[in-house]
Amino acid sequence: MALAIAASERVRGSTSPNPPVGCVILDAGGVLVGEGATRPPGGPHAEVVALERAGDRARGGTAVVTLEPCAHHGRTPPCTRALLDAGVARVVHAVADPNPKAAGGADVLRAAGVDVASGVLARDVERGPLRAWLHFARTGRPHVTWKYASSLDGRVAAADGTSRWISSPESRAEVHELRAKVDAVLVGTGTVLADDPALTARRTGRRQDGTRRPLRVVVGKSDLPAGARVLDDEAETMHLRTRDPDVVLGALAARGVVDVLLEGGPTLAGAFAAAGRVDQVIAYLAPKFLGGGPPALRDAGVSTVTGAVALVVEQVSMCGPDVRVSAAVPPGAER
Ligand code: AOF
Ligand code: ZN
Repeated sequence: MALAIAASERVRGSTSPNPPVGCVILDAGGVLVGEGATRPPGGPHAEVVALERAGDRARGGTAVVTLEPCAHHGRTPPCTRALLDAGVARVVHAVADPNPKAAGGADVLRAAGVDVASGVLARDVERGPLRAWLHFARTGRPHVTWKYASSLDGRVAAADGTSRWISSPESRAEVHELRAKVDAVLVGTGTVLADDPALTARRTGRRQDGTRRPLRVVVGKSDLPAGARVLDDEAETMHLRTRDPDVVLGALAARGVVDVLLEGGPTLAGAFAAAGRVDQVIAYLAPKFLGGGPPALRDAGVSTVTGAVALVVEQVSMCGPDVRVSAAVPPGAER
């Protein structure tokens, strides 16, 4: 399952609105004979890619999948059919498919005599590669990760407005990795005017429709300056002249965006937090004090300490000299 998760991580950002699923095939003796991950929408699912690589060696073997194999005829034929045709004897999956159209694969396989086990490394899959898609399937809204880099005293710029290189080169490189794994990056017009970010991922790829990812989304009523870097040809850019987080998320969902990286600034992040539309936070805290300048978050709708947005820390690690904190709003605590 760890290998299936790793395979799915490699296609994150290229499968939406479908989930990035990973699959490995073991032969009857337990030897790894195939590996695959979901192709872009309309293409084969992970199981089909992995089975193709395994060929005849899948007969009597085991398929390990991060998501319950689909039982439906959607854009592609059911994976349950492909697994049965290949003669797989055992299927192990991490999480059940919550999509009512595709669900029921485990039962179909069991009814055909396949040994089915579920729940293996389910937490890792739910928190990792399938997190955004599971959230989308449950709520109908894209999953929002708010990412910021600040000084240890929580400032995203100095008193004079300078903000470049608060965080380390290691942290900045990692942000490119984060961008490459999402469908869209989101900033306010204020950030475009103040910082002129390019919002590209170093490791970009093309979508099936030929456009580059991730989609860059600028939110706010101000016009964008003609020479702004977000308007270059590196990726597509969408300017939404609204401040309502749900209008933004609705417009993105309509375009098949499932996984969003919100990169600020403080006003836009505050609006999302106030609306209960921040699902996860990744903070890069640089070991320095600024003692002045804007805070990472403004006007989040909290006026008293009992109204604080409560988070659960999922991971703390070092990123060069910076501390990286990943935290989430616990399920059910969303407003
Ligand atoms: C799998 N393996 O790799 C994926 C699955 O439109 P379709 O036909 O591609 O079907 C999409 C649905 O299939 C999607 O909403 C989800 O329920 C499931 N995705 N299932 O067995 C995969 N990506
Ligand atoms: Zn499938």
